[in-house]
Amino acid sequence: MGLPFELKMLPFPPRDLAPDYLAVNPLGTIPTLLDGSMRMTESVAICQYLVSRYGPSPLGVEPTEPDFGPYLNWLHFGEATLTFPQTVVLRYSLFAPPERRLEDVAADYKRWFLSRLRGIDAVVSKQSTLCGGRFTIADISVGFALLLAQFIGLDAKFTPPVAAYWQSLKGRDGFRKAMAKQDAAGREQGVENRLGRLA
Ligand SMILES: N[C@@H](CCC(=O)N[C@@H](CS)C(=O)NCC(=O)O)C(=O)O
Repeated sequence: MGLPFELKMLPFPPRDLAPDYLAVNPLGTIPTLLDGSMRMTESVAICQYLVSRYGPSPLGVEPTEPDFGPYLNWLHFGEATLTFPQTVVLRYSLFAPPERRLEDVAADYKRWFLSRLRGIDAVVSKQSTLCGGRFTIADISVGFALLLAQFIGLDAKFTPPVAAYWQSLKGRDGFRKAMAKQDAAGREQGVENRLGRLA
């Protein structure tokens, strides 16, 4: 949307490595958006907030447009349906200390995530974006889940339509600029940007 912003990077997980952050977000999760005295900690709600508060923007789909329903559906599908099983995989195959890792659980949730991608496959087999005939914050929401899947190494299992969709999202100017901004902020602030580097 071209809005000015300041990006503060945090070591991950902040609850262990940046305890002061708990005063900003008691859950210790990222992201947090601060806009004046307003604070939000749900990434998809943050996207909706920016589009509604500082729009109109083609990144949002208006209630009067025919794709308003699918737009809300895919917008929430990213975080509610796709990201959740991946957090279980991360916890039980990567972040837990070796003695608490549960490879069977991680394998189950990997399969669960991949089967949930069928919903995306059905749409992107027919069109280049999820809804509205254009790139929207629904693609950003689902795109983040695909970025996380790449981080975990699940992208090798994407079907050809999902792989092509993910390639097209990664090739966008906006994505490249956001990743470059994240990398630069990480370097300036001395915080490693693991997710961005893998993109
Ligand atoms: N539903 C939240 C999830 C936030 C979340 O769980 N973030 C993860 C990273 S993707 C996190 O910060 N985990 C660190 C922790 O749980 O300590 C959102 O969409 O922003």
